[in-house]
Amino acid sequence: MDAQQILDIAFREAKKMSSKTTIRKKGEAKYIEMDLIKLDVAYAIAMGYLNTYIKQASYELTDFEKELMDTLIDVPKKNKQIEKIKSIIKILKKLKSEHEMKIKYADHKKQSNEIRAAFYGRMSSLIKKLKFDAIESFTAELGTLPQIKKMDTIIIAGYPNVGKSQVLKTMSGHKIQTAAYPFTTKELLIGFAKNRYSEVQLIDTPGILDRPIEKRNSIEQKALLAMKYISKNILFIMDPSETCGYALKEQLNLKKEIEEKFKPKMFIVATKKDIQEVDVKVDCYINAKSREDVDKLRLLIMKHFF
Ligand SMILES: Nc1nc2c(ncn2[C@@H]2O[C@H](COP(=O)(O)OP(=O)(O)O)[C@@H](O)[C@H]2O)c(=O)[nH]1
Ligand SMILES: [Mg+2]
Repeated sequence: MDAQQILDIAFREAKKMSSKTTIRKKGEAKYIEMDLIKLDVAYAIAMGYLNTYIKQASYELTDFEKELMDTLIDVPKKNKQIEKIKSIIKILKKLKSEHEMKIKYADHKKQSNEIRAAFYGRMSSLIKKLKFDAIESFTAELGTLPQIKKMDTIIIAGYPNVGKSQVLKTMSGHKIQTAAYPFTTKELLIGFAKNRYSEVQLIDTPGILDRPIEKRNSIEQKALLAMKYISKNILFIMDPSETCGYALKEQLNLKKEIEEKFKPKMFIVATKKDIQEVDVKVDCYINAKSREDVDKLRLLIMKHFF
């Protein structure tokens, strides 16, 4: 929508409404009454649009969503557009009651018509000062943000092919949801691990926390680091057998980088124990394909994090 479209609708509906309404008055009084209806309807319709923009743009974001939104749209511009709408609403309110009063005291239809037209003119020039593009982008992007539940959460990190998805699948019994993540072509995978008393959300982050963060551009880094607002609990997975295609040293560097950037509470798991068990210091060493091993891991991480 732009200002002109809002005005077109407002004036069109005002005209329609004034001719549809049955007015008992006769002669000049009838036309004066019609001008009152026009003023009222045009104002109400314009206000309806303006208030909808304010309502949409005032949607309260979580810290995580705020961080992502900052990378997606020009947030200060959106806020300025909202402030401007609010200030113009105030002026419009005052103008409306002034002009309404003047029409009520008009002696003949020519006079009421002029007052109504003057109001239309003022309303047009005020509304034409408004822009809604940043608000509209905000609303559009809001729908694309990943839907993450506010509950105990663990984020899974580690190089590709180390077994992140395998752990998630085995631990959450294959019921996985997906959510798009800005600046990555991949999706977040969300699973839930239950024990007798509680449930935790597990988020696998392909394309996100699976490569050095430093090498990415600054907007992408910001989007990746936003993950820390979801949770500080990181399950770092590594594959010491190196069948994933990444040297153990590289994997340990990624772990170090995540530790520095996230200051997380971390739990370190090594996978592919069945392929090759390497002498490396970790919190738990498993075969991610073994139900038994993953059950053991689940108990350990529940105790470690919560
Ligand atoms: N033998 C064995 N294969 C594993 C283990 N963990 C993962 N894999 C296999 O390694 C490959 C990559 O695992 P995946 O979970 O997709 O890695 P991701 O990229 O970190 O999500 C898949 O073929 C898995 O089946 C493990 O502990 N043992
Ligand atoms: Mg995966």
